Amino acid sequence: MLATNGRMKIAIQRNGRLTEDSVALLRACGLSFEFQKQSLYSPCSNFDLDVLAIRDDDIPEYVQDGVADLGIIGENVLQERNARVHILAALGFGGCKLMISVPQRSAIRKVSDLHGRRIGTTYPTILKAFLRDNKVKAEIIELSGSVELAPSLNVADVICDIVSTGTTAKMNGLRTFCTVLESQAVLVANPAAMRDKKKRAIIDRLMIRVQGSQEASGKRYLMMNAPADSVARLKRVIPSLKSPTVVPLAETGMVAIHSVVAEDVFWDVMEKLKKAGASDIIVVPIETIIR
Ligand code: PRT
Ligand code: ZN
Repeated sequence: MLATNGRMKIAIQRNGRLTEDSVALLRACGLSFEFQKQSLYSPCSNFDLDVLAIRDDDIPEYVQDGVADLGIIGENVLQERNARVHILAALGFGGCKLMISVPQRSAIRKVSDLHGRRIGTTYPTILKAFLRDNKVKAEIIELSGSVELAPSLNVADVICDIVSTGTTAKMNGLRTFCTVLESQAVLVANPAAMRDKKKRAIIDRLMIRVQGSQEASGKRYLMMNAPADSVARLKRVIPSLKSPTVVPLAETGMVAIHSVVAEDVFWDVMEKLKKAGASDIIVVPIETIIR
């Protein structure tokens, strides 16, 4: 058991694929802390929370047992560990799929073809449930790593492993054919912490900030000047300009228009706005949107 100083803790992955985004999310929530991969605790100087950096596999149990009150963890690990925690929010990063992959030339095309095969995985719990739901009887070979090598080493016939781009599977002569679980990072809480009045107040404050930063993510704030008589035309250019803020400028007949625009379309939109009469277009990042 870890020594505790009585402050609330949020467990995040110490050093891995979720670390950077987890730290960035907490910083986007206004939490100020020095994050060093080698130190276990990083206290927040402006919020009643310490950041606890540990291996991702330990996060579900730590949050379930109350060693940490909150945690950020992939749904894949959470489900595999079967931890009793409260899921507060899906965070939109750490996206991946738990997939079954088979050797390129395998005759396996559908889930029922897995009948009687040996499936190598580090996710035996999730795989077992998947096979049961699909009424497939196959042998689960529990591995601890390098799952993609199992078919070529004849340790298993097929594998069930995390896939993101699919490159690893391909490089090992495998073809992905079926998704067992779609996963992303989630924010979880200890159920007892959710019932504790003081802790709940801190969790609620954090959640407002998480939602605000999620609301802002992928969006930019757009400001431009335009002739007042072009406003209707500009509104047709971007759907989100339906109810923009329109402010008259000192120069007669000119207005300033402010609105929010999605990051992925903003270059297209800018060109169209310019053609429709807008000038001095400024685009700035949005940190948070509190509704
Ligand atoms: O040391 P620690 O135990 O904390 O870290 P870890 O090595 O167990 O986990 P890590 O950092 O590799 O992954 C943390 C979490 O990131 C996972 O639990 C997933 O929720 C998520 N995630 C997102 C991924 C991937 N993408 C991913 N591509 N986890 C693993 N991979 C691996 C996969 O296992 C395979 O080996 O990447 C390879 C496949 O990648 P592609 O792009 O070639 O398909
Ligand atoms: Zn791990």
